[in-house]
Amino acid sequence: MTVRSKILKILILGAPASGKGTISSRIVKKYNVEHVSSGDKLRDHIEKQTDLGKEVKLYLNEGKLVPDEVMIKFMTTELKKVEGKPWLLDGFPRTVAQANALWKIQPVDVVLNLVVPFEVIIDRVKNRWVHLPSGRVYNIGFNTPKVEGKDDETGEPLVQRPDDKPEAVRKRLEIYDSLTRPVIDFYKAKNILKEFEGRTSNEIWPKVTAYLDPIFTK
Ligand code: G5P
Ligand code: MG
Repeated sequence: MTVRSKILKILILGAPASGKGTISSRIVKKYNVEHVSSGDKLRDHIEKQTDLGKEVKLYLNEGKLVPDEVMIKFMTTELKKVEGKPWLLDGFPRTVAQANALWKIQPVDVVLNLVVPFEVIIDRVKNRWVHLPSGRVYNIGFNTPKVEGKDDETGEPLVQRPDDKPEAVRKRLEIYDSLTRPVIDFYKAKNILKEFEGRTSNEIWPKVTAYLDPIFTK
């Protein structure tokens, strides 16, 4: 599908493991937008052992948020790289301070919020495997890799995320409840938030396309 003349800036929100990455990769494919995932980018820095990677590693492993000032600086730079192109932002903002900062540098047009019950999420993370260099994500029984433990496209090894351990998942869900839920209200107040409920990504996806199709063809 071709992008309309206005350069759309979309944001996807949702609890940890609610399917932001899964739905994002489908959006990117269908609507031809750039995917900017804060978590994928941070994990890439950790993997490459950059200064930023060393600085943020412990926060990610323990399921804690990276401090706002670090994130705002990092994501401002990342968004400059996709300036002039339509994009889909995933994982940022996660606090009201980040939402305010983003609104000043790049007001978004559309905000999608995935609403998935916590018990479904806790079950999912146990089966998640990721290909770190690309951010491609698998789930045994949902999108199982063709060869066990290997990325479909490169054949490289898949790993489990350290923050998918039960205690880190609990921490991430707690932080989501206290710090990230207010971000939903921030966008509700601006009248640009649309919620999508479901227990699976396949149930949510048709609702997302029904919403985005008219926006992209306008
Ligand atoms: P991330 O990387 O942003 P989270 O915790 O927000 O991490 P996560 O875990 O990446 O979100 P997701 O993208 O919402 O989850 O979900 P996903 O990966 O698509 O799906 C989860 C799993 O379920 C996958 O295995 C997928 O295959 C499977 N799945 C999807 N749909 C279905 C389904 O229908 N059925 C089944 N059975 N399975 C399904 O952030 C990580 C860390 O980075 C730092 C923080 O430390 C954070 O904890 N960070 C920030 N810190 C501060 N500020 C920010 N803005 C930060 N951004 C990142
Ligand atoms: Mg993700």
